[in-house]
Amino acid sequence: MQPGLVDVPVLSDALGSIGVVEGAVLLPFDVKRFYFIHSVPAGAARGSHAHRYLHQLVLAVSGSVNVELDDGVTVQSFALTSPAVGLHIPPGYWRTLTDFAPNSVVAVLASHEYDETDYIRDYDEFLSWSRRA
Ligand code: T46
Repeated sequence: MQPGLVDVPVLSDALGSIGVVEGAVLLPFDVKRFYFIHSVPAGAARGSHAHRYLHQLVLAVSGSVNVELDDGVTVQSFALTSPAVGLHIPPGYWRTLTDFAPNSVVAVLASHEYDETDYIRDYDEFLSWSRRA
């Protein structure tokens, strides 16, 4: 499955805006976990791993971040600059998050509970795994 940008409906009025992710409507997976990344120091990179079976929707709910996705052959880069557009990352992509704007908050909706055995944190192991898959 390919990664892709997902438009998130945002309802705005004089009091502000609300973005709504209804998993069954927007996502090809059921959401079992929500976590968020914040207080990232300037210049820091996060990620540098792949998941064997996890699907995720990554949203820069405040600020912006760059997400690089590598399937072992091709590298794609996505600039997330708005809470109205998320990035669906299917299993099998080595991801690197960089260029966090100051005070960014990155929210992640995930298809499964946390499971360290789902992570591949060594790039050479990832390449071997992705060639076999
Ligand atoms: C991903 C990117 C976008 C937990 O105990 N439970 C959790 O639900 C998560 C997400 C992490 N952790 C622990 C595991 C590590 O000891 O928190 C520590 C930091 O996690 P990690 O180094 O994996 O953080 P990131 O920002 O590199 O990656 C996270 C997610 O782990 C990962 O799934 O795709 O955000």
